[in-house]
Amino acid sequence: MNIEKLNAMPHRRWNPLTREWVLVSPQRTERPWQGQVEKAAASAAPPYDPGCYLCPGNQRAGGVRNPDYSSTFIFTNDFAALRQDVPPAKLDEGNRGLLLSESEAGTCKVVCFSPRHDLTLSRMSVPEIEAVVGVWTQQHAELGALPDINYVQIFENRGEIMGCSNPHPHGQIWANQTVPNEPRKEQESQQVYFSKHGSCLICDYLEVERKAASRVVCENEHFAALVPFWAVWPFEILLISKKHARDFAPFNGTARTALADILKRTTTRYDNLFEVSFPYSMGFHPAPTDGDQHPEWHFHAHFYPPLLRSATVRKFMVGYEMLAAPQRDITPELAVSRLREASEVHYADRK
Ligand code: H2U
Ligand code: ZN
Repeated sequence: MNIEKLNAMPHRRWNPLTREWVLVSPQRTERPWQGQVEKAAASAAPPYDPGCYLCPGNQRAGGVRNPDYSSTFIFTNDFAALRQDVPPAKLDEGNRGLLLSESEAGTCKVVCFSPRHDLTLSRMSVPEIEAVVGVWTQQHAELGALPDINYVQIFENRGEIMGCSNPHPHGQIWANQTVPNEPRKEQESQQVYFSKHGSCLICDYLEVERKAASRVVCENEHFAALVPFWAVWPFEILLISKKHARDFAPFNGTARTALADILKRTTTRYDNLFEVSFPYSMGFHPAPTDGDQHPEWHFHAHFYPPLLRSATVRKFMVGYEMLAAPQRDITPELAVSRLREASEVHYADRK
């Protein structure tokens, strides 16, 4: 059986990283491609917005004034979900794990990618993105080295549709004591695979994908961007380092430039898909910083974009997804072909 045959019928696909199934119903997209370019209003954002709490020199909600920064800028979230001064505490009412709770220490930071209010990663230059990668690398090392920090989650919410509060290009870092659900699942899966096969799950997966050559969107010397076989979101992308590494640390020099390059190319293809500033949640998955070596862990990033057919038609994770399992209509293979057709020259530069 090959994937073309399966793509003609409802089927499910296995996500080896989370060890969960996704339901694929390609017959529902036999109708012709309904992608359409809706002329989104040209970005009205000015390069500097006096009312923006992230622009250089402006005052934030907490009253602190931002410095007049010229590259990146990082600060502790004024409304942090985690704090460092939390004493250990645990509740297990009746010792049955039915009312189980424990205190959680950590910290939350905000990273401004650029002083320019009107940019996005796709509209920044490779050296500018490289500076952002430098901040992520340094923050991951610094926070991860703290004894009570066992996971450092770096992420970006982009676009109002994803709950992003401000168009100013920025991301967040939440670092905490325990390994959160998603990286924990991935850690267990990678560990099980490593013990069983004596090799890395993602190294092996990348090799299979490079041979199949049907789901890789773009690549450079150090990174590959692909729509994973088990993608849930219509245009989901998994960014994988070609070298087996557990986190950002080895990616300096030309490898850091390569990470910036693949981020720019991926986000540019996204924007070009519907000629709109493409919303998504993205984040890096480095290994936990719990003191173990984690030879099983392979550094990667996920892009989860919600748009399905146009700038306004999105995929909802409701009903069956909430109650049973994730489901998609367009196949990952079809999504790849759309992303491959999308140019790496931003539409705003073609006009
Ligand atoms: P989004 O990435 O979801 O837009 O969140 C931006 C963060 O910025 C949000 O977590 C913080 C919010 O708490 N913030 C500040 O730290 N200071 C401010 O003055 C406003 C917003
Ligand atoms: Zn701003």
